[in-house]
Formats: sequence, C-alpha cells, structure tokens
Amino acid sequence: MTENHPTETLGALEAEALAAIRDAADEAALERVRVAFLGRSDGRISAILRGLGGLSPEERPAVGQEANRVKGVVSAALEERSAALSRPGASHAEDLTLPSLGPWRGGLHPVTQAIDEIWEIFRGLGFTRARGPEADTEWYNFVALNTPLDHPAADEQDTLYLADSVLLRSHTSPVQVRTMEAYEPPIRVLAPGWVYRRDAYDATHTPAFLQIEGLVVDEGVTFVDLKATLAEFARRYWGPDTQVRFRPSFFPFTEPSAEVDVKRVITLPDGSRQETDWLEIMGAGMVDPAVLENVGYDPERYTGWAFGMGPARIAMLKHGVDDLRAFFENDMRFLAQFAS
Ligand code: 2NL
Repeated sequence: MTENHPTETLGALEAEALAAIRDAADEAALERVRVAFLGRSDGRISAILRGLGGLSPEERPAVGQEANRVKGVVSAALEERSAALSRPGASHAEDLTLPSLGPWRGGLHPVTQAIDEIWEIFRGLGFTRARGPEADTEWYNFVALNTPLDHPAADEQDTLYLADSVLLRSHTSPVQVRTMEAYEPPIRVLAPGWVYRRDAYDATHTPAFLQIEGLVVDEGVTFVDLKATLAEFARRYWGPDTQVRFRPSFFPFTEPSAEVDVKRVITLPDGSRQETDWLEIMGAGMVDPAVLENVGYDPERYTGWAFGMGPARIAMLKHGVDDLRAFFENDMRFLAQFAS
C-alpha cells in the first residue's frame, strides 16, 4: 500500500481542480488548469490513470472507476467555466456595460425662462429693462398710480405693510413711476420682479409672485399702438397663428382698460392642428392722465399705455401645468423637465 492511497489523493485532486477552475479569470488561466490536471503528459489525473497498471488487481477496479469519475467531473467543470468566460463581461464581477449616471445638469427655472423669453421679445421692440425696490412707499405703490388708500383696489390687494406707509410692493408699477420721475419721454420700459400680496397659498395664488409690467409714454401714442404691440408680442410668443382679443376691464391707473386674451393654434402629437379656448394672459390700458400728472409729465402733450402679466401663469399655459405650487416646491423631478 502506498502512503497516499490513490482514492484519497483523487478526492483531494478533485477539490483542488474544481477550486482552480472556479478561480480561473480568463481562458488562458483555464487552459493552464486543464493541462495541470488532465494534460496528456504531465496532468495529475492523467498520471493516476496511467499508473493503474502498477496497482494490485484488488485495488485497480475501484481506483480506476474513481479516477474516471473525477476526470469526468473536472472535464465538465472546465467546459462549463469556458462557456461562462466566453459570455460578454463574464470575466469581471463588475458589470462594465452599466451606463454611468452622467453629470448633474442645472437649468433655469421655468418661470425665469418665461421672463427671459418675454423680455427678449420686448427688447426686440425697443424696450429697456428696469428694477426697483421691493419695499416701497404708499406713494409709489398706490397714490401716484391714481389709487387712493381708501380705494377698493388698495384694499382688495390686502397689502403686506412693513411700517407706517412702507410696504412690500403689490405690483411692479412703482418701478415705472420711478422711471418716469427720472427720465423724460419717450419711455419704453419693462419691469420684471417679485411682488407681494396677502393671498392664500393654493393652486392659483401665492403670496409672493413674479410680475412683468411694461410702459410706453410718448407724444401721439394711442390705443392702436397698444393693440398692435401686444398682438405682435402674442404672435411672437405663442406662434404666428395666435389670435388676440381685448375685453373691457378696469384698473385705477389706466383708462380705458382691457383684459387681453389669446387663442392659440397647437399641433397635436398626430400632426393635426387644433385651436385652444380663449386664455387670459394680461391686463392693459392707456395710462390715466392723472398718473402722468403725478410724475410731472404734461398730460396734454404725452399719452401712454401699460400692461401687466404674471409669467408663472404664462409658463403654466405654455407647459400645461395646472398647479402654481409646482413652481415653488423645487421637486427635481418636476424642474428637471425644463432644463434644456
Ligand atoms: C394685471 C394688470 C396692469 C398696468 C398694470 C401700469 C403702470 C403704470 C401706469 C399704468 Cl406706471 N399702468 N400698469 C396697467 C394695466 C394693467 O396689470 O392684471 N397684472 C397682473
């Protein structure tokens, strides 16, 4: 009897061969394992099979049977590992085909985009852009705009006061008043900015919101200029087939006053074209002569027109958003859709 009984050696060899096969990282390593165990001249399992003739007739059948079983198991394991290694990406634990997350991309807020687009159109029509304080006085916010403090419009807006006669502006009109005080006509100015009203926070109101107002003052300016300019704006913003409608309205600072509606033509996913309902996009009117007088302009010499709109409302109409609060909640799944 040999010190290492051949069947015990075969059990150890089988375990060693299977571990080496499992650890083989590529086809070349696997081939080296095959040669080491099953190679014709130096293979360790082949050597045992070749040595069967030197065993006693009692030992020979059992060892021969076991050696052939181990050879079969190891051959099958080699074949299986070889097939696994030939599949794409199989030689690494990491899946290198998984796409990376990509860089985090920022973008302008949809309401900022609306302001930029609206500004670009009016810039092309000869307007400049102005800013002013968000905390202002009753004079600039109401009185100069022909709105006495006991007027329902002053009341209605339920203004947020900071101190006696100092308040958070309820519209950007104070910016135009300051512009008229500082410059002589001709005036063509756009005033975008935050305004504040004591309103509920719901689907159609927020206590702070962005507004854009525009003002034109010159000699010989008429309602025709107002209609033509706002219709041109609407066609440039909403598309050349857009129709515009003016409905009579009231503002203390304009006379006459109007609400401006648009009817758009939209192209559906199937390519067909469809008219929308009338959508209200802004208020406008001829500047009340009392306002011109308040800023020291001669109302016999100058006339003007003005408008005001909410870019968030414009963005809602444009993108089909039905709740204003979506613009305030900064949910990246919402905002990311507007990052170009
Ligand atoms: C609206 C209506 C409007 C104005 C704003 C204005 C400013 C001056 C003089 C006269 Cl300095 N008018 N601004 C005029 C008409 C309408 O806004 O619905 N805004 C959201």
